[in-house]
Amino acid sequence: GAGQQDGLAQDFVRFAVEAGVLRFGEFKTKAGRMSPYFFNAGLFDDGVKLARLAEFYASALEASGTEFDMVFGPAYKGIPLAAALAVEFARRGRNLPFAYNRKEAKDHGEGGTLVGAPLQGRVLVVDDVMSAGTAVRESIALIRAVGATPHAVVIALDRQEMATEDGRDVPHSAVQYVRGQLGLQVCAIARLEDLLQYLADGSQAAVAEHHGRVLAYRQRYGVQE
Ligand code: OMP
Repeated sequence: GAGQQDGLAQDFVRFAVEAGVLRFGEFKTKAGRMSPYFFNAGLFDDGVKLARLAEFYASALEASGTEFDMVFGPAYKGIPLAAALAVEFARRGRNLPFAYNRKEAKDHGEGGTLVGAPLQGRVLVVDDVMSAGTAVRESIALIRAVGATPHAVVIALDRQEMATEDGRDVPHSAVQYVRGQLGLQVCAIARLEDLLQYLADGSQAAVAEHHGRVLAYRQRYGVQE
């Protein structure tokens, strides 16, 4: 990112670290990689943090010029994100329709697996993190299956690491794949690069140690941008 967006990204990384959402240690990712950091969006767990998070998503979207007609939040973690984003846009004067899916099909009541506004127009998918790209591919398939158009994706953190295909690492990231191969716009509030910058700026010894480990992780799994 450049200029203004760097400020937003740095503010966001600081916010996530202070909220305990972005942590350092040893974590196993969904793709089975041992990561020295982990971003757990489930820990934005009170109204103030969720409202602040939604402001970051909305500001990143506005700064990137991404266009969309409605927002879709994939179950489970995308559901509060889509709702919070719709509320934040209402605050900013835009009435944004939103929808989400349920993971289990219902056999009574309204039926179906989609809830909320009908999926139509340019759909924006809101999600927490993109690593290897499994989660976002599922959302895109689901939107296509009902005849709607996945148009853009907004995430809090782009881990900028190699995607996997059939369990094997490929030399591009999930974000690069979704942009280049699927033709969707992708907007991230922050990226691994911003996390590294945040750690490089830190003065404490503990932070310097994290910086070294995250650099080593990028060396092994990161992609060129
Ligand atoms: P992919 O589906 O491989 O892109 O990984 C994204 C998902 O991994 C997220 O939706 C989370 O379920 C989980 N995840 C995190 O939440 N935070 C991280 O820092 C890393 C992961 C991960 O497992 O890669």
